[in-house]
Amino acid sequence: PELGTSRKTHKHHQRHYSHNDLDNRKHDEEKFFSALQPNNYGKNRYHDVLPNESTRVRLTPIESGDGDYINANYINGEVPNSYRYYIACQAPLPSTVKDFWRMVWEERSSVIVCLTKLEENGKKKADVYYPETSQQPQEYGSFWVHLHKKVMFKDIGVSSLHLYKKGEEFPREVVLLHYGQWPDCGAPPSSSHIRTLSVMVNTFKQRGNAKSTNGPVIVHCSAGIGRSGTFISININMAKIERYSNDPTQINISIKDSVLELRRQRKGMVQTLDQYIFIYKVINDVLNDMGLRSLASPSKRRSYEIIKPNPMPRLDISTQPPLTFTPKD
Ligand code: PTR
Ligand code: PTR
Repeated sequence: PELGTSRKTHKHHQRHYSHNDLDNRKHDEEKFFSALQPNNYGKNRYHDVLPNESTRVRLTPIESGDGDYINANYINGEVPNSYRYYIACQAPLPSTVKDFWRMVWEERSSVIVCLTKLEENGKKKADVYYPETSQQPQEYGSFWVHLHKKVMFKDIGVSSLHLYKKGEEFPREVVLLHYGQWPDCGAPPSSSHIRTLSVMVNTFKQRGNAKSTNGPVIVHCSAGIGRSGTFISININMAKIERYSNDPTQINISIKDSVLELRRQRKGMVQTLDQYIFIYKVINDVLNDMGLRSLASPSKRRSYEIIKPNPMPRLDISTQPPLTFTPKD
């Protein structure tokens, strides 16, 4: 294959690539073009979890020179009428908290779902990006965030935040739902809290819509793929069941297709076999509660095949030549 002029540097590079390697690499680099730009690379929490170029959220660049990059992707909801219903993103880094709030404001979001603890097994998974007490609002770039109220409901922390943009008179209310009992790479202990969380998300989303903060539901965990993908798949499939609850013969669910669809929009969504099986468990619990038959659970082997052929992009740019081509989209 034609490698293009930008590839000439390769012969000076120690590692030798086969044509296939190069094709794959070029493909991945195009797919993650902005994430791999030197100015943006440090804004990724994990080097191997990057937002697909074609569905990434683009911030409005501001005068201070802050670019449009954030590690976040739009995710469609239950088709046909929920284009960009969600945003899946990584937990903001200290250096990207102001970008995160910029995204919340620009996208007119009113619901944030946080599915990670700050720390798991002694490892940092997230940084605090909003005030934990109501005494003092916190300043993040062009925004102030004030914790108006916080209550616990079945292990779910529900915080009402007031988001002020400097120069604007009125704040917007943003509800943050925090469920911290879900370890990364695993499944939560039971389906009931996740079902509750899913219903709460819909309720607060409706409330936001009524106040014209009708933007995407923002879902994050640590990397924004494993737990976030699992939760979004559950929320979508529960919506589908709900929509046809008057005529359950119309319910037509394929967990596999829904996961593959998510992965087209953000690479790596739903990370482990346990998480994949957990989606079945929750959806089957919902169906059974309505007196409907369960979906046939796939065999471990078949599920593994679905989960496995989509490895995380592992692009170690530190050992690779600079990127000089332009993206297609
Ligand atoms: N104050 C937030 C909350 O309690 O929801 C932020 C927070 C996030 C606090 C995670 C604690 C968190 O995790 P951990 O349970 O590990 O302390
Ligand atoms: N390289 C990291 C790892 O595999 O540990 C990336 C990563 C981290 C991927 C967390 C997924 C993670 O889980 P979640 O998306 O649920 O936060």
